[in-house]
Amino acid sequence: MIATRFAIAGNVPIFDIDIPVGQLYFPDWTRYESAVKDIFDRRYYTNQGPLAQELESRLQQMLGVKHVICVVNATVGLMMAAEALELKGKVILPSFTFLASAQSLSWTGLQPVFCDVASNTHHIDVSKAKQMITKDVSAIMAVNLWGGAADITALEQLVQETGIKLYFDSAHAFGCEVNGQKVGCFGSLEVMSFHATKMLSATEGGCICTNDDDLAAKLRNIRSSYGAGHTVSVVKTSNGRMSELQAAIALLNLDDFEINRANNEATFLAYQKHLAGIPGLKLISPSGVSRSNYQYIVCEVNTEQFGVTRQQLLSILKAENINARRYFYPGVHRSVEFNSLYNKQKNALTITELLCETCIQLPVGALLDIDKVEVICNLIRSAQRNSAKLLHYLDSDS
Ligand code: T4K
Repeated sequence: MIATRFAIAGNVPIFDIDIPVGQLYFPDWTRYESAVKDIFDRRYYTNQGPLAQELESRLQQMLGVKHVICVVNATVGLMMAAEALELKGKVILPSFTFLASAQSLSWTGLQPVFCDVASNTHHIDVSKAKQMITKDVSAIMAVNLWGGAADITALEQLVQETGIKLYFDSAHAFGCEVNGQKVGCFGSLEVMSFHATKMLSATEGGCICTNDDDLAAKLRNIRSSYGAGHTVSVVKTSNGRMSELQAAIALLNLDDFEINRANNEATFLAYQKHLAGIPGLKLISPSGVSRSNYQYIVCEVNTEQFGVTRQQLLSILKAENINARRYFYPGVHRSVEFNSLYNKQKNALTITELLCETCIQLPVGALLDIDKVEVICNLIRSAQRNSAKLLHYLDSDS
């Protein structure tokens, strides 16, 4: 059935409560309550306690990586990574990412150099990155997006040829695989996010994965002296510790990870089926992976073919209590923090600019029943068919 009565035109919204956009999976309260009681009984709340240790060893096993260093969030994890890798000067990264990727560099005294992404994958364009390598560049930070991965083979070959370092912002990629190998094993290290809107939630949290013993020892010392094992010489230390309360949630959610991944996959397939053939709407499939976590449902909107702008479509959805969003907007190079730097760099970011103007993220995750996907898609299909009439109810710049 195609919806024809739109809330933007004054009708009752399709959904009576907000459908959020992110994962937001949390364990059953009684399981968490019992875990919290154990923490209180032990009277050991943080500083690399037993649950943080258990989480690290379970993640090491699951990801097949030698070292997992859990941290308070991925932003701090990325800052610790830049410090441990002893990076200098400039680091190449895509601008089509969350602000935190670049902020981790400015906080560690490094200069981001913004590279464009490939239009078919949304990931860093390796041939363009190659052209940007100068003697001041010490590393490439590739970002794995949408439950997909960058072209890891090409990146590894490039850093082998040039001798610079490679590491990954894998905030979106927990549980994904590339050629059957879990994300977490690539480059010098990878950083994952366990934010509430991510695939594995600890409310806030993250981890750094590496197979390099020396790097792991440095990272543990940078995180703090607690649980660092043998001390090694590092210039700066910090507090990047994960508390026991965070680790308890992550452990419980880890038990349910495969169910959640399968739900996300079914959700993606439902979107794929019900969005098929809508003019001007392109659903992005996770690229570069042999297994995805389907953490994000991302579409590109072509205004000419769809009939309303990306922003107008978001307003139509919002009126129905569907929280879709622009993602990422603006590009990091257009943010207040990095705009003047970018104006000096002047690298062409043509694809990034286009994607920042055209991408939307649709709801997925624990708070979305799969049968609602068809309703959302029918609404979008109907919005396209009725776009000319709907323009009457929409601000031109909304
Ligand atoms: N690298 C990349 C590529 C990233 O995407 C991120 C983070 C990072 C690095 C850094 O990782 P962390 O340091 O965060 O571990 C969210 C998240 O805060 C952030 O983790 C995430 N990426 C970013 C892309 O999205 P916001 O500001 O967009 O979230 P917010 O508050 O708008 O929430 C999204 C939706 O979820 C809304 O519909 C509200 C709903 N929501 C959110 C929270 C937190 C809830 O219903 N309950 C909640 O508790 O940043």
